[in-house]
Amino acid sequence: MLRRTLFAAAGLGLAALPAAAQTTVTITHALPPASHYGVGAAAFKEAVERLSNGRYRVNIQRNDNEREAIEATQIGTQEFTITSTGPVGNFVRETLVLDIPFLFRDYAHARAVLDGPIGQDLLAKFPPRGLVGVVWMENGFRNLTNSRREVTNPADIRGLKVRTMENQVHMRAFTTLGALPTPMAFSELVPALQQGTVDGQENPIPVIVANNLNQVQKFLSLTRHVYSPAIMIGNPNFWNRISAADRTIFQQAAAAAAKANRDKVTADEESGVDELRRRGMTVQTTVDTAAFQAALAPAFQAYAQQFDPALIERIRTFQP
Ligand code: EAX
Repeated sequence: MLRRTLFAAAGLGLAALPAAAQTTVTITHALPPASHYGVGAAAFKEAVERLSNGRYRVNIQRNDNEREAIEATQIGTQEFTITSTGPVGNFVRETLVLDIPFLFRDYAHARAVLDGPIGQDLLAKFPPRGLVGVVWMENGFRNLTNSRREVTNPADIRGLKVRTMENQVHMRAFTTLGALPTPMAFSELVPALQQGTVDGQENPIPVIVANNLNQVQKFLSLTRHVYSPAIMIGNPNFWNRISAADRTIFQQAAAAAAKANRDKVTADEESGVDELRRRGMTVQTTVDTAAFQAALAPAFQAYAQQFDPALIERIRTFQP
């Protein structure tokens, strides 16, 4: 919630400045401060406060129900949120195309698509839905974990109760593989795993490490079955009310947030699997990706109906 206060410029070493109004803006995300979202939010805060000479203060809060956080940003009870695209498709349907399994080859490919014309076109779909798509960030390639058995091919996943995000593209994929997808907010995940409501879940290594999911899951399969983008979303009233110069400050800070976030994902990908092994997880590194892709053929046919096949192909063949 936007708050204005008068601050003694002297306190910030800006002795020359007369007393001025300080505006507090709130940004939320779903993960611990040390996570790839946390370091992104911290970089955003540092840059906003520095570039605005303290005229803005950024209040970082945690909300691990991403759909709720998007709603709060839409109605303006907060100014920004960092979220995976998991629930975003419920607000901006066009983004769902990004959630198609095995669409992105690697991080370089995904980052180039999102930072390029395709990603920018998708950001332009947000204002008509009462949101601002500020900058693409990153969650990472998602991998399956579960407490029942090792999973290396589609037969192993059959019958597993798997928590998914509230995302119909992901749910169709798991249904097609013969798993039993249960959509729920991240806030409900750990209790559901502890109580056995679900057997497994899927998330990027950075999320599994940052949230100690090794404490509630035994098996980790490096399926990398889908790239999970994240995005910083803003409140349009706030965004359109501030000056053009201040919008530039927030845009520059958002770019700093995306860089810090992606650098953390890269670092977590390098060290995370060994860290999870060290914490006692059993890791399947050799997964039959071709078999999973073949088993998903009916889902790919459905996606080609649901989305523009030319766009899917443009994304798939995009060269960084
Ligand atoms: O965005 O819900 C999820 O599994 C997400 O990956 C998590 O909230 C981080």
